[in-house]
Amino acid sequence: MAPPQTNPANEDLADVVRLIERMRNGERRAISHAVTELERLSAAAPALLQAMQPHLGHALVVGFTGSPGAGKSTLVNAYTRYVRSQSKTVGIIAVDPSSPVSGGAILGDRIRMTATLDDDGVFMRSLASRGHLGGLSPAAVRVIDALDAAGKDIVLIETVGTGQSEIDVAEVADVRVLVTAPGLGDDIQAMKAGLIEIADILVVNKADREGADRSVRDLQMMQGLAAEHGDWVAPILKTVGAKGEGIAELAEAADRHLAWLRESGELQARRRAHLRLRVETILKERVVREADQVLGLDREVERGFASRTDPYRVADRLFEGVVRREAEERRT
Ligand SMILES: Nc1nc2c(ncn2[C@@H]2O[C@H](COP(=O)(O)OP(=O)(O)O)[C@@H](O)[C@H]2O)c(=O)[nH]1
Ligand SMILES: [Mg+2]
Repeated sequence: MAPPQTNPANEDLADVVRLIERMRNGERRAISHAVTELERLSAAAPALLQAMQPHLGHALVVGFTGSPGAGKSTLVNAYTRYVRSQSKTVGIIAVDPSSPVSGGAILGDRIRMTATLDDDGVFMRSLASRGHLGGLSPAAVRVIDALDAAGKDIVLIETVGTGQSEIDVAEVADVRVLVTAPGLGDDIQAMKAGLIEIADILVVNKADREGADRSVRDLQMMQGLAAEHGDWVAPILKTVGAKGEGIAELAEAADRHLAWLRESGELQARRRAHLRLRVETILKERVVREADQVLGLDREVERGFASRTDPYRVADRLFEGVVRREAEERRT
């Protein structure tokens, strides 16, 4: 008897469906595997992303941004312990724009995180975002999806504050937490009002240190100057991350913000805007890649440079090449 006909595409799909089942059972190795595939955008990634789609949208995504040393990692750790005590599952993504994954800062975070690493309800991944402008790379966004699809109740993202990364994390997080601490007073002054505007919760960590109330007043003043977004006014909370103080209030504020997002319709609006941004990013990357493959981006630039052609003409030529190739491919 002839072997049954198998469709490789269907087989791939069956594989990813099985993988997602294992992820949703909390199998650490399955989640780790999926995260790696998505991070690298491997050949299996598109099928995985497609199969994950029905499982997305459950996780509450909380982004922590702020200056280095403010206590973001400490807060993420304390927050994780707190929500684990309520039996919620947690995914953590630490994004460092410069260090390779084995670098010092991330290693420090790893050590601080060890308390939660042997808990199957917590999955953590560090990502280096080097090679991508700004804070959150498209890879990081796909990893958020993986943790969401794995059924994590809460996904926490820590990015190192570099202005742009706050804005990038704002695009994906349901709750944007801006962390500062006394002694970083200069940072508060330097922090653009824009950062305060996009924060949903403002945290003054290290409230055990002198100057915390002063930091709170500074934030209140800056908030007064900033434009409001909707009818949500970001609460200003004091925490002592190192001792877990103020974490219950922080979690409660995050839940309140989620409720507000849902009631006001802002949640759908944000998620739609985020989808648009992702599609836009994919489109841009694809056009550039195809232009490079069709005519050779560097070669065309070199030609344009030598012949003093303006950049629009060079781009036109590349884009026309892409369009022509697409048309040819459709014909065959
Ligand atoms: N006194 C005090 N120190 C803290 C507190 N939270 C964090 N730290 C310390 O501040 C330093 C920086 O914290 P970390 O979480 O790595 O900051 P990050 O760079 O924003 O991630 C570490 O040495 C922490 O132990 C706090 O509430 N009070
Ligand atoms: Mg950190």
